[in-house]
Amino acid sequence: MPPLRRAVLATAATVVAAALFYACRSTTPTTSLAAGDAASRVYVAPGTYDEYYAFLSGGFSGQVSVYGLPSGRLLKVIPVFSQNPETGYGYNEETKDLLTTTYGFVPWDDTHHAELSQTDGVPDGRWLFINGNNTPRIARIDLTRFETDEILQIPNAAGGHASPFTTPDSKYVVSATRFSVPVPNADVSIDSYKQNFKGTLSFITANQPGKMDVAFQILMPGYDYDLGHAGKGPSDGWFFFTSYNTEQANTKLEENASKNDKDFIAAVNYKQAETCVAQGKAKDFPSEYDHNVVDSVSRVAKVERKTSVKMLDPKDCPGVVYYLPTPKSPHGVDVDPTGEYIVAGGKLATVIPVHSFTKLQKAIADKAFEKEIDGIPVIKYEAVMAGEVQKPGLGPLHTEFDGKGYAYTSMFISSEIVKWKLGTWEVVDRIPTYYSIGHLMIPGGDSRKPWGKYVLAMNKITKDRYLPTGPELSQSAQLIDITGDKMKLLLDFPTIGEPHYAQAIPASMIKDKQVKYFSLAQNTNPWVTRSEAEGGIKRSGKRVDIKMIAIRSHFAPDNFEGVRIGDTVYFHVTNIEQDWDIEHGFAVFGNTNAELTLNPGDTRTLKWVPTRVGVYPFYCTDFCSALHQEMQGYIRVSPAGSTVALTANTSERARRQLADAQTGK
Ligand code: RUQ
Ligand code: CUA
Repeated sequence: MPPLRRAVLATAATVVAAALFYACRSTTPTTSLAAGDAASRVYVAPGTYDEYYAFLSGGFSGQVSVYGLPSGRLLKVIPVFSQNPETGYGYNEETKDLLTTTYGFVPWDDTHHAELSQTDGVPDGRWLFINGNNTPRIARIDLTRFETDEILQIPNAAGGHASPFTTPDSKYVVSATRFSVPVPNADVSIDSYKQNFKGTLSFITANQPGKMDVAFQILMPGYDYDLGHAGKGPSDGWFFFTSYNTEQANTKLEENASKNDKDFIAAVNYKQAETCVAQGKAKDFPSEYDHNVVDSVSRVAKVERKTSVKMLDPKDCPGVVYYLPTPKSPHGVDVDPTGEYIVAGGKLATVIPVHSFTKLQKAIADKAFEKEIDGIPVIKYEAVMAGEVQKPGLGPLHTEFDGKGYAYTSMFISSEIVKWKLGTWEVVDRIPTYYSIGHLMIPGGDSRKPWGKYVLAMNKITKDRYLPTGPELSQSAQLIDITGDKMKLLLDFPTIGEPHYAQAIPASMIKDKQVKYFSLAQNTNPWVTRSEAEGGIKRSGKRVDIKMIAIRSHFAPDNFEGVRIGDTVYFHVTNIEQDWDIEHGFAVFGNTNAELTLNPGDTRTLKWVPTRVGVYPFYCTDFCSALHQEMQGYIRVSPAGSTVALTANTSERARRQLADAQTGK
């Protein structure tokens, strides 16, 4: 019997007791439904693991948060586009360059869509990709370390929203511009939108770590491009993007972009695009963008400035894009596990429209076009439509699949998830969500093989669900059981920021691949300090570099003198522990920066510009040992022009500790 299961059975009595307790305690009518059963379904006994890792975007937090499912326990926040004082990410010298763009240092973004890498159309647990929506970027997170390793800026775009959805082999992840802008951007009248504003669809190479790049961009009419998903199986080689504002309004979009009865899904044959690019039909388009990579050996981020992309105009590459009319201001576009059905979420539509890939192929062969826009044939709606889900509710946004022939669509306005059957389009179940659901997620639910056990609703509004916390209330996720005919609400849990999309994967696929510490012997940070003897202080003009080690329970050296006003000090601290999760921290009094968090074997650098003379303590911020409170030191700052000698000492106490450690006391 697997240990998890054994543990669950062993604690069954506790579970029943807990369940009864919860059942009696429940006050809101929505949790009374089989609350006992629900509690046991999400109860992960102390000391046992969750079944899935779930990666939720942080929305305006700019990060990714990692939860265990079914418990809803928060395991980690992975900093991506926002500085994170908790770890020093984006504050320390090693990671700052990850946040560099052609607009300078951008320490925040809006993360929307977490996307796991795939092999053969199934999430493989190698990487998680996440988009920055505001200053368009895509990040790669390595899932052996839960660290951001790479960030690519997307040029000729504004609002990288339809991103970073992957192809089934992770050859590409995509990014489409939400806002059309002048391409290249230029000083033009906003009223000249129709003449001057364009959209772009970017295909980013993704299957080699450290090598993300814009493979090509497709220049599109000036609409808003919203979401995307790759084809799979028979539709492999195609990518589908929703667009709205086909009215090309540039003011009061809520009214002016809601006029057309149908907008479009852009169906992109990216294999055809590859062929056209290979034939030289794409233009070299001057474009500045940054590619930031953490060097896998030194673990220091570097910026590479790129200067050009391949830009493909559909007019020069017939067959590369078709428009599929889709009611009405569509949002999500999701492809079912078989690859045949392309489901749109028309925010204002009264139906859920579904297109057929087979019909799309036939319509192209038959030239069943109603018109052409900028070289892009518009296919007749009837020629491509597979069916419409009637009366699904209000405000369909996103659809996920359970791999058993059913689809689950989030309904923002009517606050519910609607379950319907692929092929017959009949609604078979619905469940309320609390409230105003945006995205929803089934583990693997956008892949070829969903693990269709749960659906997670991510809700925008939570009035009355939790203890109130002032004017702003928490966003929330709700875990729903989808193993039976009827969906069953199991759990509410608050989330960080405003999650949009999420992905989840069985824990067994990544939990045993975790890096436990970094090898000190292989640490090639230029400022690594491998032993106490290597520590010291060095002046180069007005720059002072301090090399020190951290180990339970001291820094060495731990007393510094000879620093003067006008100097810039760099503390390069190496945690020389070689054991899992033995962390130290580092902070200096008065520093206008964050702390450092030091993983075992890792070197991090804190920049400090002292502005007043005096003596400043520094200390370890991570409670690492019984003598953690002793883990401290001092740095003396003298006036400009002072003659105090530059010295680095290891205190008597630290020397004693070291001697004790060596003699095994
Ligand atoms: S989008 S729900 Cu990025 Cu639907 Cu938020
Ligand atoms: Cu090191 Cu506390």
